[in-house]
Formats: sequence, structure tokens, C-alpha cells
Amino acid sequence: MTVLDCTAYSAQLRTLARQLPQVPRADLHGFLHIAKAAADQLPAEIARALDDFNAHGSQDGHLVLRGLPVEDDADLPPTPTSTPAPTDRPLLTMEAMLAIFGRRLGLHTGYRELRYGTVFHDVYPSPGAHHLSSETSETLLEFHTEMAYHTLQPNYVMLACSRADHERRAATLVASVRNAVPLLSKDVREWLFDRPVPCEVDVAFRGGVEDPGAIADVKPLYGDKDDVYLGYDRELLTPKFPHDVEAVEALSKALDEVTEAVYLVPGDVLIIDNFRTTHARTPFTPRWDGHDRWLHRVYIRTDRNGQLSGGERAGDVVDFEPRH
Ligand SMILES: O=C(O)CCC(=O)C(=O)O
Ligand SMILES: [Fe+2]
Repeated sequence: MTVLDCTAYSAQLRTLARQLPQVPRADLHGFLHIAKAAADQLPAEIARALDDFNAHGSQDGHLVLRGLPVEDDADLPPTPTSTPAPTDRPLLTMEAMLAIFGRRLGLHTGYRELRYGTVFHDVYPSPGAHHLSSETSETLLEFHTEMAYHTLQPNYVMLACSRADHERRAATLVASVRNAVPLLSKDVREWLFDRPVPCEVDVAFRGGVEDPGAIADVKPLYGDKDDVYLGYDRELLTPKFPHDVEAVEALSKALDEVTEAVYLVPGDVLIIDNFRTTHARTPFTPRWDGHDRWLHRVYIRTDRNGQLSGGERAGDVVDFEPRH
């Protein structure tokens, strides 16, 4: 796990956060435009770490920025229990960090069908959540590459922590394809490369249909043969042919073997390279006391792998088109 301790930059980062409009949702495009100016003024060490991760990725496919400014628990509003956040909700410091760091990397993107097309998501436990939802708590949220079935799949998933779970049991798991590939046989590597495998989609993208089936195809390994991208979802990939089933099983095992756990604490930002990893979250126990685990999430697109075609702005909302 790669961790950058940002404690020394806390005051500087607070100053940058204060330059942002304090009601981000009132004019999100405007807010993210100003965040770009802040991203250009980041402390050199942080700027370098983000630029380097953006240009080359990393062996373990994720980066943790730790010790960032964050409200004291007592100064935070209660952990949300509904989505989306009210349009007039004041900016939280962790949201400011996602705005600024995200603009250093690329363009914040909303997905029309997901959470009303909002760009800044709250991730919190919800009683009776669907088993594929980030609102689960007592069950394992299984490995998924975020929206691997979406042609405009985000390049990065960014998670920021305002509150950890009470017992600090919840781990965000990340498995990197750069670590997993060396564990695969040449047969499996070659079989899965550019091999379309039927894939179901998350509930938000099912168009109100209970079970539309595998309406997309995802290639588990693709891109540059010598440094492949990964598309892996333990729940949604539905290989049919026996050879596909076996190969996906071998990939699944390799990913388990290289899994790393990140225990997010307040003041952490986790950046997940969504083209080279799959991620999951282990179970935890909510207390429903207003102080449950609370993360903030954004999706970032960059021009890597053609995720942008030109003219887009940070804060744009895109429509679903399944991959084939
Ligand atoms: O709760 C977490 O740590 C991760 C949840 C998740 O997969 C997500 O929000 O995309
Ligand atoms: Fe996720």
C-alpha cells in the first residue's frame, strides 16, 4: 500500500479549501472550475504524487493521502441516511479534497442513472441495502471494477473518509492487475486477453427491469498486452463457456492472493486506479446513531483509454452505453 502522509500540509490545504465556493452543489461546474485553480497551487510533494500516479499508475493500483484536514467528529453533520445530499449543504473539507485532487487528475463525472446523476456521493450504511450496493454494511461488498460494463467507465474512483465505522473493522480491499498477472498461467493470460465475457450491470443501470441479464460484455484483460487493464466483477461477470469459467476463476484466485486492505480513517483520501484494479469492502456493524461510517465518493475520467473525446467539463453527467 502506498501512503503519502500529508499532515505537514494541513494548513496549506485548509487555505486552498477556503478558496472554493462553500455551497458546491449550487453551481457544480463553477465550483469544479475554481477547484482547478486550487489544484494548480497544491504543495509540490502532493502535486508530484498525483501527477506521477496519473501518468504511470503504480504497482498496487492505489494511492492513499493521509493526514488531510477534516472536521472533528463533533463538528460534522450527522452521517446521511438519504441520497442525494441537499443542494444547499455546505462544503465539507473532505469534499474539498476530492474536488482539488480530482481536478489535478482529470474531470469529475456524474452518471445519469446513478444517484440522480449527482457528482459528489455520500457513502453510508443503509438498513436493507441491495447486496450490490455501497450502502451495505454487515455483508461483504464483493470485488468490482467500478462500472466496468460502461463505455464511459471512470478512470479513478476517489473515496474520502469523514467518519470510520465505530469498531474500525471496515476495510476497503484493492487488488491490482499488475500484481495478479504474474500469478496467472500463460494460457489464462492469453485466453482472457481481449476476450468478451457477458456481464450484468448494477441495479441503477437496469432501466427499471428486474433482471435484464448480461446486457454488456467486459474483457477481463485488455489494452497493452505487456501492461494490461483489468475489468473484473465477482457478482456481475457471468462467463458461460467452460474455458471462460475456468479462466475467470483463475483470475479471481490471483486477485484474492494479491489483495491489500486499506482501513480508511478520517482525513484519508483513497485513489483507486479503476482500469488496473478491482475493489471491495469488508463487513462492519453500524449503530445507526448518526456517527456511522461516512465516505465521500467521486468518479474521475481522464483521456486514458479514450474515456474523453474532447470538450467535456468537470461536472458533466454522462448517459449509459453498455460495453461490447
Ligand atoms: O465503502 C468502501 O470502502 C468502498 C465502497 C465502494 O466500493 C464504492 O463506494 O465504490
Ligand atoms: Fe466501488
